[in-house]
Amino acid sequence: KDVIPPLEQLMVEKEGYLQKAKIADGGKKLRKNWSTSWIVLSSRKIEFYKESKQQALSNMKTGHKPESVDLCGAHIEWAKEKSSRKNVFQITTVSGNEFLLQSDIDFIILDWFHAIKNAIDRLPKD
Ligand code: I3P
Repeated sequence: KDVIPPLEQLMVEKEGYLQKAKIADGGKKLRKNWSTSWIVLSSRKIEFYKESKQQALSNMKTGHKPESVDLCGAHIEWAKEKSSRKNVFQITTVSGNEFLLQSDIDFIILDWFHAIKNAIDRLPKD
């Protein structure tokens, strides 16, 4: 049966394209592999879509799921030392997943950093 999610979970706070590299999964280091991702921030989570927004929307109808990141208890920090690229920050989840996000455009990455930090700060830590 269908479960109706609480309204706040449906509320998209920000969405757009960034460069993304997942560098750890459950605490286990992964080989860094940057790719463009369509990123959707809502109050409790971030979803990473491998495809364009257009492609992602049509995939949803077929039950295709994005990678979902729980922001409860997550950490966000600038990560200058983790990349040769400029404007890189890292999100670390309670489950030990680590993501780098990057944009060459200063205001875009700053907007994302603050939006995600605000979302994390509003959530309970556990
Ligand atoms: C990696 C690739 C990444 C680079 C990373 C390299 O090589 O060039 O773009 O990260 O550097 O190891 P490969 O494709 O062979 O895995 P940055 O672009 O973020 O610098 P790193 O090992 O210093 O993280």
